[in-house]
Amino acid sequence: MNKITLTLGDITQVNVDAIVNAANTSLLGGGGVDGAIHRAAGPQLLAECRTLNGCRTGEAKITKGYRLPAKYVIHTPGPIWQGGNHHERELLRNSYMNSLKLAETYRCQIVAFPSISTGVYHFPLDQAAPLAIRVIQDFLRSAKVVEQVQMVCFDDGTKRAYDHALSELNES
Ligand code: AR6
Repeated sequence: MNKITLTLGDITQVNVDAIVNAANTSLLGGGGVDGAIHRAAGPQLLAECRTLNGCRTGEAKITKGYRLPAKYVIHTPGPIWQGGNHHERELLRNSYMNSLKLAETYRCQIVAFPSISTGVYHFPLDQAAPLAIRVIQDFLRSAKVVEQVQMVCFDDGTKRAYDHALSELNES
């Protein structure tokens, strides 16, 4: 059974144990998926986020999901792409890995991710997709609680990139 699934859609609608938010280091909301998650969860999410004192790039913090179908939101600021020589790949791997570790700690069986850093933060999709798929696959090999990871892609181009990365991985 493949434990990584790809869907086209809106992550705020997904009924899973935890959804991941591509946040910024303030954790106080923004545009893109972050804005959508805060709008759908309601003001209590921002109130809880204010108590967290921000989050470093590549690290992750967890809150409740409030009005979302998901029980938890895991917030991780991905790296801003600055040409590729500023530890962007390592930081993006950390964002996925630290989010998955938190999911495991909070006993989440099903976790949904957006495509972290490939929107406003401009991480190239053709590099981000295989990197994300690889780190998730590696994590799932030794995970004790997390059983399934859903990549929720917001547009066709993003879905195509992750489909491609997943098929390459399955062939190797
Ligand atoms: N469901 C799933 N994916 C979505 C949704 C949604 N509802 N909305 C957008 N996406 P971005 P980043 C996709 O820019 O690059 C924020 O302002 C989007 O199409 O949301 O990590 C934060 O506060 C893209 O594929 O996140 C930060 O300041 C992907 O989610 C900054 O943006 C990520 O795009 C973070 O930038």
